[in-house]
Amino acid sequence: MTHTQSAGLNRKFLWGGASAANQMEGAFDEAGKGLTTADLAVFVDKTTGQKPKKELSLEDIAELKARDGNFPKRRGNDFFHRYEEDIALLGELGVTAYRFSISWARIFPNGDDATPNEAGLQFYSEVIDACRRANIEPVITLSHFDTPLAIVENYGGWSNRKVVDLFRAYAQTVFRRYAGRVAYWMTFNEINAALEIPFKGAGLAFSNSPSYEADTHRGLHHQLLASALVTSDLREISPDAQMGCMDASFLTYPYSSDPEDVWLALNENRAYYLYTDIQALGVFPAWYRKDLERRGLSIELTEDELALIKEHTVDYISFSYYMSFVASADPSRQKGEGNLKGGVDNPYLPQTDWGWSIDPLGLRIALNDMYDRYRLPLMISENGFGAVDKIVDGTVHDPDRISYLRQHIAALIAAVEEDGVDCFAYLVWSPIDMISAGTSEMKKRYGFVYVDFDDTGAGSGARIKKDSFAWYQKVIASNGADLG
Ligand code: BGP
Repeated sequence: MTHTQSAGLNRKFLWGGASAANQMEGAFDEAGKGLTTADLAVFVDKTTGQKPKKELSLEDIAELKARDGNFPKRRGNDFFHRYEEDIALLGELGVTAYRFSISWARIFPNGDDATPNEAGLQFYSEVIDACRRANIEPVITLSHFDTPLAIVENYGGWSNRKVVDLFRAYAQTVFRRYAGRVAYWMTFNEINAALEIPFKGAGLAFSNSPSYEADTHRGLHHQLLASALVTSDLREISPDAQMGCMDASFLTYPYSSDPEDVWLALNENRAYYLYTDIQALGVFPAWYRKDLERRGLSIELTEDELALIKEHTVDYISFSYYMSFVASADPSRQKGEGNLKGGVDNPYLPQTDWGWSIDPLGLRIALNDMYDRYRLPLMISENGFGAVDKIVDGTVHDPDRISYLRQHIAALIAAVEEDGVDCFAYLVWSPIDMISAGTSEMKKRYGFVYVDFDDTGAGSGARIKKDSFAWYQKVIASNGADLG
């Protein structure tokens, strides 16, 4: 499949939504599924001023496994039992693509089992069929923040080279099973999480050991190797399908024209492009090699493995975009909240209630930057607005979400129509409310469809269309011409 560039949005432009298994499926111990890192995310009430602990040690894991409590990702939004209703809603919305992830532990409960779990394979087969019946192209992420817990406990997570082969066996299994039914795959959700939040991103238990830093980089290198290997596998097993990479956009502006700020921003940006440089261009950049050297670390991959990474680069690039970041050399500047990492507040931009800056032009900048750098087709694999929603007269009025999405879609259209960027898909996070990745809250909602569950899991689970549902329906039906 090729993506041709033309004026305006291509008629085959994919309008869609995106989600993740661990945030929506629930049924964490049903149908043979094993535990994952996400099943240990415990709810922390923000009003207490506490923050969820992101990096868990082996002791934390043992304690959490034994403890009762509020683990929202174990129940998700109950998609596992309601997928038919949910996909029918997506069909009604008119989306032409739906991104979801397969939970590795539903297919191989311990990550290293001799045979796959048929109930897990069957579940995703039904989800794919339901999408196809609704004329929705499935876009599948192989790993979205839910490494099987046994891989963490028994192998030390992605820092262990053996995990590359286990992941490859999992990927080959699902490629074979769903061959011909899935056109777009991606390997690791927000692969930059491997270094930012190693437990969630690379299944690495936290430790005070001096080797911890080396382990996180080795974990990333193994994920990059695994990406290349499964890309080559996909080309053999399902030659018509495409493999993409997925990065969280950390587009960073200098706070001022002070060269110190500019230098810092440059360094932040290249640290962000590191992953795509490797997955799209096949090279570990010189600055990164020097940086590792300075820290006394190295890339422990063989020449053959490096050659594989060079050879099997991705077909398309995807990234999540929620906000832009700011770098300042002045340490006293206020530190803000953000997606996966914090930063300096941008005085020119408003923020969401969770402190994420709102920057639609930043999306146009990010698209242009990516396209200038890699010249590969781009997919916006996540963009959305997290907010508290209230039911009023049986529905939700969400003008702020509509406004956020309208401005971002306008920026995307400008990038395509005016700047000539080849972007072929826009996926909103998340079409249906689900548990937040970062905070495990249910009240941080992104959907066009409200889900009647609260932070404790109380509620009927009923699905209720918000105002934004009809709005996005119109956007899709008009191929972006009518932004309301
Ligand atoms: C991305 C993740 C998603 C997601 C989204 C919104 O980092 O890929 O899984 O949930 O951010 O983040 P949050 O849920 O923390 O608001």
